[in-house]
Amino acid sequence: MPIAALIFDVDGTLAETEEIHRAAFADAFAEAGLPWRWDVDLYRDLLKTTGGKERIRRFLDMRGISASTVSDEAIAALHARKTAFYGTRVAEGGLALRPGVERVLREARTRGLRLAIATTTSRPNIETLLDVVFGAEAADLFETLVCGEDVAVKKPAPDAYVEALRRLDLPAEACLAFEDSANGLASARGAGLATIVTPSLYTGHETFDGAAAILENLEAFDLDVWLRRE
Ligand code: XBP
Ligand code: MG
Repeated sequence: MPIAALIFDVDGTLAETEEIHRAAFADAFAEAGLPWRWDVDLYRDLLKTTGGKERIRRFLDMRGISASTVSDEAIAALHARKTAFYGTRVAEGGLALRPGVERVLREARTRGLRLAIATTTSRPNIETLLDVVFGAEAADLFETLVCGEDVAVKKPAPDAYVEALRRLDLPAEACLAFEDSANGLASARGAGLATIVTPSLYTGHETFDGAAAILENLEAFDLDVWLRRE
């Protein structure tokens, strides 16, 4: 079946955003007077849990801090501040798309392909990122954005990609997914999608069994080769 749509992950795939996420968590913890410090090694481990609220809960579990001490509501409030700090940091600029991403998006549009997002990040994060990178063009580029708020279960569960396919009204065989992590790959594969993996800053050590291709980035990615495949 010919490819009709490309579905992109955001964090780590469109851009190297995780250091900005990590800094935004630190901003929120500092503002709340919390002595929590997430260094690179700890954050790499915490990234196995997708979703910022879920990640904070996992950190508390690791520290033996129970839900009766820090409630889900307290985590949600802290995470809302983290989202605000992330937005401010991204809006300040300096975040670039990974090599090859913009070219592949433009070629896809030129060839009449449809574009979608399947991410576990919060909607304001992707909206700010697209706005900063694409400006006025952002609204028309992706047909649909499936975000963390839109699914019951985040990656590695297939829900985000299942929802993207539902919105596109396309079978998995008509789409190609782009991911940077083992969690993301599991999610896309779980929805039946062929998946191109471009490992990122925090996922280079992971294994990507079942990927259709593993590439350093999309610089040398030849879309036409994939469009010719049956
Ligand atoms: C991204 C995530 C997100 C971000 C933080 O995973 O796990 O949780 O780190 O975003 P993927 P929020 O790239 O696989 O979608 O804090 O908004 O949840
Ligand atoms: Mg990712």
